[in-house]
Amino acid sequence: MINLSEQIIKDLIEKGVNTFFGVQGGACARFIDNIIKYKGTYIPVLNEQSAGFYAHGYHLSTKKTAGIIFTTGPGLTNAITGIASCYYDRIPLVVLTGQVKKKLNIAKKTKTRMVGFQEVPHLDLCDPVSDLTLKIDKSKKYLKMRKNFLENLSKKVQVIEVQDDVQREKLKKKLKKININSLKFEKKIISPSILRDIKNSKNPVYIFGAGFSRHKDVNELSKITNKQNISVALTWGGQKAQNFINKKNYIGIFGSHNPGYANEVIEKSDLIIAVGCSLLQHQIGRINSNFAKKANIVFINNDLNECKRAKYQFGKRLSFINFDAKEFIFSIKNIIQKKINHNFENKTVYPVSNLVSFFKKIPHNKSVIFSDAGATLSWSYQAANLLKNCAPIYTAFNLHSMGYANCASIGAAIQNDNVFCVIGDGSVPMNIQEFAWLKRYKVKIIILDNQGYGIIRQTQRAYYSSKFYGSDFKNNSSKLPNFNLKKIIESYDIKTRIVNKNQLNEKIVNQFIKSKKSEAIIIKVDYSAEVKTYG
Ligand SMILES: Cc1ncc(C[n+]2csc(CCOP(=O)(O)OP(=O)(O)O)c2C)c(N)n1
Ligand SMILES: [Mg+2]
Repeated sequence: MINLSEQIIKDLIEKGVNTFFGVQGGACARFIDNIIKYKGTYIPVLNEQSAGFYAHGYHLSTKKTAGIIFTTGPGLTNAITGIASCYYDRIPLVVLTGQVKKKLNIAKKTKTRMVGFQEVPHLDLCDPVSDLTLKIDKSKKYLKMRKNFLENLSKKVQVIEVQDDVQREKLKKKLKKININSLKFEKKIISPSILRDIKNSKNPVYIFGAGFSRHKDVNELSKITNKQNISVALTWGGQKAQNFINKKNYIGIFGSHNPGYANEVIEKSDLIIAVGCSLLQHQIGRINSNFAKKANIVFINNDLNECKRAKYQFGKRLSFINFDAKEFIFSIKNIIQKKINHNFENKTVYPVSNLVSFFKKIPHNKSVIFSDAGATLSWSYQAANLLKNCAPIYTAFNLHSMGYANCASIGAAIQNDNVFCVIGDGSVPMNIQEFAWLKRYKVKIIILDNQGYGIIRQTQRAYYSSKFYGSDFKNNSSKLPNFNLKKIIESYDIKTRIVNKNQLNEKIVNQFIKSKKSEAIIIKVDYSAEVKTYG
């Protein structure tokens, strides 16, 4: 008879969760042994934080769920940021963590801090950043929730903690395979008054977010909306849909960090139809009433709580429909607006132009780009907004964590040879250790070096009388420590080249993109270059 840890891994691998990221330790070694035994892939990352980022990138690029594995105590505490990055972006994930054995897992009971070695209340820490947490203190408990757990593998962030001695418990009988029921849509209808508003609107704008672009039927949905003559703007999370949307309707990427034509059209619109996006502050700016001032909003989201939250924030002018993107688009399939004419042209501004020179050469239909944080991230989406077709750019959209992109790139590169990573010089040190894996997976890295935290200095210029504390290498009161980026990266045996902004030419770009090996290019950007914003 097999033991519980073996059963859990067997179940996961049978259901297609066959790739795991983690760091070894006494309380999780048994899980890892079983992954190899059942022919799964175990990738030992070098800091637990990055495991969740790897899983995030892996899912965005493959649509598959990954597992991440940690030992008790610091293993799990280090992992929280990565888990949170998945939770906030609705990236499904399985987290497996060990726990000290039952007899020693009693700190809660004794109201003390720690009894077993590295005994930490993992699930309490994970609870706010996951959909489901489960403590397994006897194997029966797993058997009871097994079906529900396996059915949610492609939907939820699930954290399972198994005590060390329970991992070893032998199961009494052979378990049956579980068949996963696929979700059936119930037939829902939209209220006639909302339909009337959509029909009567003079200049409606669709805003498509990740709930549209990551929908498994995005191609089919785009074919419908392409015929409707309704202008389409995308959020950062929706940018991937660029490759499906008809250029006649497309007005670009919108948002407070993406000045351009899309914002202008939205400002004049009388009806915003927001499909699968949040309309949170990082998209619409600080003041809700300033967003699309003249428009009513129809908000479509499959999460009822998101719908209620949006209603609370926008009040009377918003009505919500608790539908999935597909249910909604199919319900308004036959609505067609009058022809629209767009003059979609956004201007290139420095240093966005540096990224445009790369993005326009990156094959858009087979590559993925990961971008990181700060000004570098905004410039990445501004560059995508200047191109008709740009490869999908992904990031830790909602958590916005520095040190994400170089990890997520590797998660994606496991099944894709065309992965590009854009990251700022300030964020590289956050997870520099994972550069060792970049090399192995041939990821190409574009680093924008503006001598520190450019976006923070932009804020300090606006609100802190240009006192650049902790954000550059020269402020006398508090500066970042110096290090040689090129030398560090070269120590991982990655060819690294420094280019000044006026040296960047087509030959360098082509050589970089076509290279069969991992390479890094550090582009020197002006210290005071800012992100142009809107509104
Ligand atoms: C883990 C984490 N810590 C702090 C922040 C706050 N923060 C956002 S961007 C940024 C600076 C990023 O610097 P860099 O990567 O060089 O990008 P730049 O703005 O210079 O382009 C900081 C400190 C964050 N987003 N994530
Ligand atoms: Mg920087």
